[in-house]
Amino acid sequence: MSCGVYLMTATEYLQQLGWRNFFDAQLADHDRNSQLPARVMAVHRGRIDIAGEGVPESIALSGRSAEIDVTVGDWVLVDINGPRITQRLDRLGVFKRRSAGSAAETQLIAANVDTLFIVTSANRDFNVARLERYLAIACESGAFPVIVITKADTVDSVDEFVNEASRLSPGVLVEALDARDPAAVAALRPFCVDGQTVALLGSSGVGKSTLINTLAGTHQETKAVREDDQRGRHTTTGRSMHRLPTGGWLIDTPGMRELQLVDVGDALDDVFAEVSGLAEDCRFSDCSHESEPGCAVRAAIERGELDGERLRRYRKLLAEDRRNTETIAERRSRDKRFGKMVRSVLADKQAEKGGTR
Ligand SMILES: Nc1nc2c(ncn2[C@@H]2O[C@H](COP(=O)(O)OP(=O)(O)OP(=O)(O)O)[C@@H](O)[C@H]2O)c(=O)[nH]1
Ligand SMILES: [Mg+2]
Repeated sequence: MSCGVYLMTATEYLQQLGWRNFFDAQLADHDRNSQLPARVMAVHRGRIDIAGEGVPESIALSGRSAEIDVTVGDWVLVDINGPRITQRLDRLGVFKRRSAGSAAETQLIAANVDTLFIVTSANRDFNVARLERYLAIACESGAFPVIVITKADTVDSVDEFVNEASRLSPGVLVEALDARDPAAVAALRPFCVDGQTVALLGSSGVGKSTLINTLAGTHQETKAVREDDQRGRHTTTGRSMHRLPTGGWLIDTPGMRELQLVDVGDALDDVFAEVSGLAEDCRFSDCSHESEPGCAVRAAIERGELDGERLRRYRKLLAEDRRNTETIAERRSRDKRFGKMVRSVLADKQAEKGGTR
């Protein structure tokens, strides 16, 4: 006789957290009794919040585990005899940017995300060049992009915003809504089910936390934008995962002032598919579409079939990605060389000491 109580198995629990065969396959050589998988819910200084079966809710990143680079959404292995983090599992994908400021470093934003809500508002925040950046980040990580235009209730018509956003990438989905209205955000619910992970990226004040509150029924802090320029006040300061009643996960992020591309590889060719497609017909395979003869891209602009601004933005992002990727690679190899040199000096000193003893 069934008592009506259904106990979830450990595997079902992990699946609700977003566990996939891709991660399970990485456990082949591990002792599954002492090494337990857990998902990173939030990252703090020297400590992470995690969720999983039989693992603590929060764990310090100290000693060797401090060297493991983790971001929200990552899967890690917890040695329950510590307890301590022993490994980060390979990712399905990750969002990253070049760190704001002058440091030649990469900042990880979120990992293992299925869908990216690129959030902007039907006001001065709406900027096609910025949206193209977000689309490249989504595309590179393999996440499905949805452009969400909030504050649709504040304008007479959102059609112009929707049409402009829809033209930015082949097949991109665009939703315009009032983020405070549960009926309106219902259009986004199909992405937020059964172990699916959705991240929200966008400037401060566009309504990312408002959208999460409406979808999840939570009460995260939100603040009105400034009257004069409609900018937000950087209300959310950290990244964190939020459970949805529909079984999915939402990752809230702080609004970013600067989103410099790094390591996006061929993603720009996909976002700007009509430009990269035309470029295949250029006479020279390395055509820069500036002054070379037989340039199919410029010919399309002259015929009025391609917007010259779109080409300008594509080239700007290609150059930026190349520059940042090279700068960071150079810094890494310099750090490696420096580390090698320090180790060899220390080894020599050690040998000297041994010899004089
Ligand atoms: N009218 C209207 N107001 C909205 C909408 N979405 C958000 N707001 C308001 O916009 C303000 C900023 O919203 P937040 O949710 O704090 O914005 P955020 O993107 O989380 O901002 P940061 O945390 O700073 O990155 C709040 O006062 C919200 O109530 C919307 O669709 N319509
Ligand atoms: Mg917020």
